[in-house]
Amino acid sequence: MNTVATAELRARFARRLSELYGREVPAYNTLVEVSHEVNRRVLQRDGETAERLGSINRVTAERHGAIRVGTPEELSQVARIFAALGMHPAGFYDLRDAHPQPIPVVSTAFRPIDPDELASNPFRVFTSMLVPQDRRFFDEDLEERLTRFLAARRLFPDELLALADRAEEERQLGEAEAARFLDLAAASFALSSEPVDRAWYTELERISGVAADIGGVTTTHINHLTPRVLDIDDLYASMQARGVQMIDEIQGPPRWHGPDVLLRQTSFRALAEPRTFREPNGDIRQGELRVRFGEVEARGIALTPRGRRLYDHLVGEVDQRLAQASGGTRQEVAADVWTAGLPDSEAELACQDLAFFTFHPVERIPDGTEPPRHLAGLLAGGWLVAEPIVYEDFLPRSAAGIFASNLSGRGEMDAAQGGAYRDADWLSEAIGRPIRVPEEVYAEQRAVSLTRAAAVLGVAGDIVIGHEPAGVPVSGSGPH
Ligand code: OOG
Ligand code: NI
Repeated sequence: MNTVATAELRARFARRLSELYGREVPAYNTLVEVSHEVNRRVLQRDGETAERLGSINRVTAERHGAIRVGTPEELSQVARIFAALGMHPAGFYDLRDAHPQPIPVVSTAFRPIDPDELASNPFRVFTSMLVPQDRRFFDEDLEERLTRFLAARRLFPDELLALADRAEEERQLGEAEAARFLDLAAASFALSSEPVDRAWYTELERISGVAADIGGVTTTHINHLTPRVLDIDDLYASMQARGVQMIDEIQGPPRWHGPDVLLRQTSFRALAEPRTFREPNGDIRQGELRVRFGEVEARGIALTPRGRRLYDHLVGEVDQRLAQASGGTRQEVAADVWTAGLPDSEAELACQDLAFFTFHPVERIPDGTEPPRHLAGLLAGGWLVAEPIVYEDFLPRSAAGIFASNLSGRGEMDAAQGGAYRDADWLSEAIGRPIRVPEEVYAEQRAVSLTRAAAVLGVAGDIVIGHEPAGVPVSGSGPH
């Protein structure tokens, strides 16, 4: 019997969602088309350096989805479905105190963790869960009604969950079961034609459009599906030129002359979609909702905790300069701040422990010199080459910006009330699965490569991330 292994199941699921979402939101097809044009252009312009952060095949197929659920039970069911696809929770994002607008959710991302799995298909899903217990958004009465509403709905059929558990355990499914699993899984994320209770939806919408989108309906749906591009500035301009209105800014790091780091994202505004409503008088009527938008992203090198602190500091400095109204757009100010604050070469990002790389020994003709112990000497001397580790995760500030720019109202929040405490441990406990810390995953990959490199080169002890201390001569400065 033919079987479908985890990675293939994931690839098929990503394609199914892409077809589904393209039927539901035709503007997504335009976005994908323009993304492909941009990627072809960059490949022509930059040659093989265009593929420094991922092969064109990977980048072309790459998507992230976003979904939103209401309870820990629902999230743990989502976790079972994604585990069947080799996607595991990584990262914890609390968007409840986000600027410019708080969102009553906490989030994680389900994604492949292993580099080989990422290479075969990097599909990931940013998944948010409502926090009805947070008094800043919901009073006791509303929490109670919301909790009851959510407890009464069933997002995923038992048959789907049973197939998911089997796929997770056996790391494959038979062809027929795989087909059934994919049908049920894709159907669970399709937009429902079930009438929306107008009064209930509106009550929640006053607090937050996201609360209404999650807790105001009896089903969930894919909110967006995001292709990856190699030049997001080109994409932004190309979409505008086609008459698609984009949000005001590209979120995340600015365009600058140095290496791409972390993640840059932008989106087009949520489109009005026809939905059926049950009016307070019982009438069923056609109406529309604007909740689903189109997003696109460009990925860069993962930053170390030290690099991330520097990044956050630079973002703060950009905010400060903009608040002082010194003139210039955020992009212009940020490009200046970055040029002054961040090394502009991969080698310096690696040696100053600002960004993550894996390191690989180079075949060289023995000339009697001993390899140095420090990374800078090993790279400069041609003993090692560095391969960037791509950032596979998300940025809370960008996520908040994307959420906020697609909400029509500002919502209501009482900051004086206490918020329910949530963190990665809480979430992990609630869904009964470990939540990986992205920086630890990247650090492990780097450490494994350094250990192997030290063994191959015969470096005694560990390779030191850094420059040779002053006064120590750098040996082996050939061969070039
Ligand atoms: C998620 C918004 C955040 C991202 O890529 O950071 C996001 C949502 O709208 O559910 O998509
Ligand atoms: Ni997204």
